Amino acid sequence: MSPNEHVPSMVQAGGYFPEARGFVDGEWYYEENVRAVRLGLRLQKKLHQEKSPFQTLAVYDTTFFGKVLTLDDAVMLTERDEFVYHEMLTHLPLCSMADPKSVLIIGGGDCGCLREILKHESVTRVVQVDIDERVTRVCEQFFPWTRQAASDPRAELLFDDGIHYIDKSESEFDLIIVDSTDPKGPGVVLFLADFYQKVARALKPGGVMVAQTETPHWQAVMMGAIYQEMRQAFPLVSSYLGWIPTYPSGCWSWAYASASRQHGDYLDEPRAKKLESTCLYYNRDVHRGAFAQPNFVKKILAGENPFRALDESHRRFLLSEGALS
Ligand code: AG3
Repeated sequence: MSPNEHVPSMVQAGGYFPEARGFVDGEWYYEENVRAVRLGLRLQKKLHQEKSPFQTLAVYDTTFFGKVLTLDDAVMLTERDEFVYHEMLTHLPLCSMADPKSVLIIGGGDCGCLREILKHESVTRVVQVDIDERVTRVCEQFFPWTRQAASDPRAELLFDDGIHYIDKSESEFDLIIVDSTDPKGPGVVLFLADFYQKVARALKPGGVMVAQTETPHWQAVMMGAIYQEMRQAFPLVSSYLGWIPTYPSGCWSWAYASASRQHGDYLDEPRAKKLESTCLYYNRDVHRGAFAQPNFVKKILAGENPFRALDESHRRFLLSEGALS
């Protein structure tokens, strides 16, 4: 698949690098990023692999990280560190609202976000729309929380294209969570302004969208481009950071976007305090601190590339290798 067909704005920005790829080598699973850096997880064994109509799913048992889910060879979660991603995508926005009731998850088939959202008593309805039912079915088999979360009476699981669903929705949700894979192939639409405009329309007044927005370290231009797309749909867009050892670079970003709400406007202290005892990552200090931006991230968010010279030489190398079209 040529990147030019699928990542128009990011390619125009001149800093697109090839997507993640993964492979098994002996007793190691490697995820390689930007054709230049690899993360290795030592394997116990492969537990499952299948091709769904949408992607390749695999589950590995590792010696240190527990079970690991990969989609199209990119690490989606490990039992050891999935709490970071799922707590930050849910509790942070939910505790920034006084009385959140309805939540929509786009993607999220493993039900990690759903599991965390269900801890909030004010929430009466969670709709999850993942295009690939196989993700949920496979996770039900290997991850203990999936079946439990999916069977909660407040949860509505739909297996459909998130774009189609959101097209029909208007002023319906307090919170919309975009729990997507990387921007590649058909999934790239979840990172474009057109989709974010639909999300904005589906939110109630005062509603919030949060979305995973990749790492600032390996794909600076791509991350900058994602925020540019978002700002076309939301007047207020902030970014927050967290550490996830098994994601590319270990430093991950999420967006907090709204028509009217700044991330710092409100924090429900009593609710957050109560929740903290159930969390391994999220707490009130983390909530406030996560929005602090290192200078290189500020530059990326402003549309600059702090790694321009290095990126250019890497692109030249990839072009000479035929890895970029
Ligand atoms: N979704 C974001 C995964 C991105 C990781 N990218 C990578 N490994 N190249 C995770 C879904 C968990 N619910």
